[in-house]
Amino acid sequence: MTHFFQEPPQLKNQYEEDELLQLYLEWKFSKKELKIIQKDLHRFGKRVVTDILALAQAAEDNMPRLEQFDPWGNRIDEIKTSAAWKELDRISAEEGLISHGYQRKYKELSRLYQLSKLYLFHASSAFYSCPLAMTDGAARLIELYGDQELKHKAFQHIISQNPDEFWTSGQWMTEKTGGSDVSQSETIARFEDNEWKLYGVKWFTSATTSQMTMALARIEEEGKIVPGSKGLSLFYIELRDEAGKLNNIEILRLKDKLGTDALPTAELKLNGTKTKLVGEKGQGVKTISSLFNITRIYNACCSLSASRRILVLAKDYAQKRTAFNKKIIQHPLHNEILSQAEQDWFIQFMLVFNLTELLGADECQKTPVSGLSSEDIAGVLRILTPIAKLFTAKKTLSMTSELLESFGGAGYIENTRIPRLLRDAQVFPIWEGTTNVLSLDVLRSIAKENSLSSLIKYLSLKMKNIDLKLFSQEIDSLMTEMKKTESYFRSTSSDEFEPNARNISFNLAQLSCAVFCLEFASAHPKHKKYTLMAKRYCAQLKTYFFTDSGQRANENLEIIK
Ligand code: MFK
Repeated sequence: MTHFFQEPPQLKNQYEEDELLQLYLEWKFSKKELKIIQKDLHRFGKRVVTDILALAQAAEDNMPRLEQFDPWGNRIDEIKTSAAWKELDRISAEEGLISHGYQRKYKELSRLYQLSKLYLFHASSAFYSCPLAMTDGAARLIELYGDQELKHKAFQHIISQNPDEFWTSGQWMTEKTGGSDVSQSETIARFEDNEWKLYGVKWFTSATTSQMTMALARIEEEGKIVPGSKGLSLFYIELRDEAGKLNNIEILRLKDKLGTDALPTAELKLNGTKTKLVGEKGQGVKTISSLFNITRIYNACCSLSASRRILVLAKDYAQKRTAFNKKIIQHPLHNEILSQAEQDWFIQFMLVFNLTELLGADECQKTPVSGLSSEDIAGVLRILTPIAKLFTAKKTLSMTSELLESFGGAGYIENTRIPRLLRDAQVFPIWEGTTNVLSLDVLRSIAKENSLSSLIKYLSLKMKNIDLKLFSQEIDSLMTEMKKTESYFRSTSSDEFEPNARNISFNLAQLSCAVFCLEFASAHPKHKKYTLMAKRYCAQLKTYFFTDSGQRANENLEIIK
C-alpha cells in the first residue's frame, strides 16, 4: 500500500495569471488610467481566490431557505440567506461592481473596467453576479426611461458604493404561461385608490431578496385588457415598506434547481402589490429590453469567467497529476484538449471584450473605430448582444464538460467542487433567453434595425487593423466566408431565415470572433500564442446555411415523428 495523495489544483491571483486580460487593458487604457485600474485589479485578483471565494463556497454550502410562518403561525414569507451571501452583497457595493459602470470615470472605457471586475468576480461569487446583472440592467433602464423620482431614489441606491445604502434589483417577467413567450403574461395591473396595484403569479424570480424589481403586467382598464405583448406595461416595485413588511407579496416556494444553489429563486404571488408605471403604457417589452440586453451581456461575461475558471484549474491539475509515468501535461493528446480549450476561451474573450467596448461607446456616444456612426454602434451592439450571449453559453457548457473529464474521476466527485461547475454552466444557455429565442432575436434585430449592415461595416473597419503579411491566408478565408454570408442574405427571402436562425447566429459569431482575434494578434505579434490560436481558429472557419429550408422543415417532421 502506498501513501500517495494527489495534490489538488490551486488558484493563483486571477488578474496576475491572466496575461490576456492584462494585455487587453494595456492596449485600451492610457498609461495614467492603467496605473490606477491595474492596482485595483491586482488586489481584486487576489481577493477573488481568497476571502471572496471562501464566502462563495460558504454560501453554496448554506443554501437559502424559505420560512413562511413564524412560531406563532403568522405568515412571514422570509427567505433566509447565509451570512456569506449577505457579505457578497456588501462586497459588490464596496468594490463598485455596479457603480464603476455609471460613475463613468474612464468615460467610454468605464464598462471595460467594470466588466473586467465582473469577469474576475463571477466564478468566485456563487452567482451573486445574477442579482448584479439585473441591478445593472435596472440602472440602465432608469437612465433611459426613469422619471426624476426613480433617478433620485432607486438609481442612487443601486449605484451606491456604500453597502448600507446599496440595493439590488430583480427582473420579474416569467410566468407559468411562458418564460420565452412573455406575451402570454397574465399578471394584471389595476389603478385602485389612486395608485397602480399588481395581481398575479410570477413563476421564476431570481434573487428574490432584492429591495426593488422591474415587473411586466397587463393593464386592465374598465374591465378590459389588451392581449399579446402590446398589452404589457412595465412597473417598478419596492418589495418592502419602511417597517420591512412585504408589499402584498406572498413567497410561494423556492425553486429546486439543477445548480446556482446559493441563489434564492422563488415563485411569488402578487396580491395588490403597490407599484409605479415606468415608461409608456403598452411599451413594457420594449422598455424592459434595455434591462435584459444588459443582463444578456452579463450572461456572456459570466460564461467567459466560468470558462476561465475550469481552464485554469485543468491546466494547473495537468502540471500536478502523473499518469503513465509522466505529468499529464506531457501527454500530447491531453495537450490537444487543453490547447483547444484555451482557444475556445480566447475567442470568447475577444467577443465579450469587444462587446463591452461597444456598450461603453454607445452609452457615451463615442466610437471605438473611426468611420462608424452612432446609429451603427447601436446597431452592432444590438446584434452582437444576443450573438455573444448564445455563443458563449454553448461554448462554456461544452468546454466545462470536456475539461471536467480531464480530471478523470475527481471531476465527478462533489466535494472537489468541480461537478458544480458543470451544473452551473447549464444555466447560461437557458437564462435570459434560450439559444433559439436569442437566435430569433438576431433575426429581429436584422429585420427591424438593419443591424447586419452595421455589423458588416464594423467588421470591415476592424479588418483594416489586421496584419496582412502575417495573416494573408486567414484574411482570404475570412473574405470567402463573409462573401458567402452576404450572398446568403442577398439571395434568400427573409421568410426563409427562421430555420437557419441558429446557423446565422453562429456564423456571425464565428466571423466576428475571427476578426477580433486577428486584430488582437496583429497588435501583439511578440505574444506568439495569440497568433497561433488566431491562425488555428481561422483554419477551421466554415459558415454553413441550409439551402432548402422548406424541404428541411418537412424532413424534420418526418424524422421526429
Ligand atoms: C450570471 C448571469 C446573470 C444573468 C441574469 C439572470 C437573471 C435571471 C432572470 C431571468 O431569467 S428573467 C427571464 C428572461 N426571459 C427572457 O429573456 C425572455 C425571453 N423571450 C424573449 O426575449 C422574447 O424574444 C421577447 C419576450 C422579447 C419577445 O416578445 P414578443 O412578445 O414577441 O415581442 P416583440 O413584439 O417581438 O417585441 C416587442 C418590442 O420589443 C418590439 O419593438 P416595437 O414595439 O418597436 O415593435 C421589439 O423590437 C422590442 N424588442 C424585443 N426584444 C428586444 C427589443 N428591443 C431591443 N432589444 C431586444 N432584445
